[in-house]
Amino acid sequence: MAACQPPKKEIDYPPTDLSKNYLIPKPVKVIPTKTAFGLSKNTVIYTSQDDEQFKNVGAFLANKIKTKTGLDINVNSINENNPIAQIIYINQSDSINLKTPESYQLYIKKDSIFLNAKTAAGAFRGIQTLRQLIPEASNDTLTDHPLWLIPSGKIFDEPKFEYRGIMLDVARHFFTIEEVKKFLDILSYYKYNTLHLHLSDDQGWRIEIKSWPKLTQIGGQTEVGGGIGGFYTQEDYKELVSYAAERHITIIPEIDMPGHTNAASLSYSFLNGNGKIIKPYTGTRVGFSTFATQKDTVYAFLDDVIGEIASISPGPYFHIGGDESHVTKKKDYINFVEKVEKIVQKHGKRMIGWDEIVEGNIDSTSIAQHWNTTANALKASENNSKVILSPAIKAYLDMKYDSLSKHGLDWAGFIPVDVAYKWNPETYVEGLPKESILGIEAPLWSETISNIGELEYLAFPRAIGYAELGWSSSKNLDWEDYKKRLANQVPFLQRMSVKYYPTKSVDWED
Ligand code: TNX
Repeated sequence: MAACQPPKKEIDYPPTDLSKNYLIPKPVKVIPTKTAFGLSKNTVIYTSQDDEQFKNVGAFLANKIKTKTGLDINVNSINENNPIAQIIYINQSDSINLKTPESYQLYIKKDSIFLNAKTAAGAFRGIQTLRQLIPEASNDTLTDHPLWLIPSGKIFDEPKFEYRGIMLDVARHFFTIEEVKKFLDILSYYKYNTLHLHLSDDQGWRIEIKSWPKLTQIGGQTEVGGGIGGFYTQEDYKELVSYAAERHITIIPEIDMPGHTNAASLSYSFLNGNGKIIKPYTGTRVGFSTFATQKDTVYAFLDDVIGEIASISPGPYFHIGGDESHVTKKKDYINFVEKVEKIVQKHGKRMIGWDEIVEGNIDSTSIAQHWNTTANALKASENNSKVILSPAIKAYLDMKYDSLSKHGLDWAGFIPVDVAYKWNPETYVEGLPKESILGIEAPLWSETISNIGELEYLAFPRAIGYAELGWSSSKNLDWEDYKKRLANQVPFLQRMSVKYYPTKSVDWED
């Protein structure tokens, strides 16, 4: 039969070079094979059948292809009107070459794309690479229907750090779930896997606690500058957790304590430990509030709060803050951290805290988030605790770019886009062994921003650079090379209506 049919006409694709890609984060290894995969209406996506999560990754990809190209791509089913010409196969593989849960391999050929990953998280990271490889414009001359030519070749990729995060302060100003979802959409495109939410501070308490309703009824109604504040109901929060989970991003909840607790003490005065009358606070000073760390009732309260939040937070961590407790006596602070660590563990989580928590005798499973004091990072590692790197002078998204910045603070200095990129997290803290580094996180404090546009101004483009610092191997980090790839992000940023800061140090493509 086959012999009787005319030979299938092979399309001659124009030569391509996969090594000249604009991928961010830069993959570990790229091998070009000079031809192309023609994404078209005749493409279908298939996924490993016995894993629901792989099917979801396939559906996610189809959805994003639709947004970028307008194509309706079937997932795990045949479109009767279209002959299948090319297949994208998202495959669960136990290959030993896939070393981490987020590792993936992409084999792009003329008629097929094979994406191999051990876990759905790896597959999800891999489809971000694929999305970035789809050109903006189709080729309409090679066949009777448009083709989006994806350069062929192989990509082997894996993250440098298992933890790649952003922190968003929803306490100083409140951000709605829609705003946080949009932020998650952008972060997931650059392979972030963690969003840490700073849910309480002096200026506001942002998550419903059913056993202590005044926290949001009173503490949730204020914010910096005198606005109305706001809070997430537990249903809202669960919606965010699951939206993040669809993007293989873990939400880490933070309740900051024993300092940064004015809003909590405003709601329940027995919590207050600084001996002063509590008033609503809408300014931007830090370090004046503290829990009454010697009262048993405070720990009973915290058991409820941590328990309720832990039960709706599937991730492994609970963040206790612990920073800038300037009016808590040192011995009380230490005692507090050690007691709260036990409560966190009782609710099945590992404790994270800002680097000051190492003043206590913390467990080696607890994690210190280094923001300010190098000695604290080193002490954590001597304790066999892991460290998250968020050094303020390099990684604070709330620092101004320069003196003309519309928003931001400058206590840790200006952080222009190139300075944010030009540091090596693996060697940044002298004497800190690589094995102690869990990953990096860029915090976005919100004293000076109150809506998504202002958030985007501070976060982008710097957060795109931190994504690369967290994922790509240090030997692949090069500002001159990165800034060309960054310039090429404009179509994506425009499609997402991201109000990024168009620094002059990059030749933006528009
Ligand atoms: C320091 S960093 C803080 C926050 C502020 C931030 C402003 C840290 C653990 N504490 O309370 O919002 O500076 O940049």
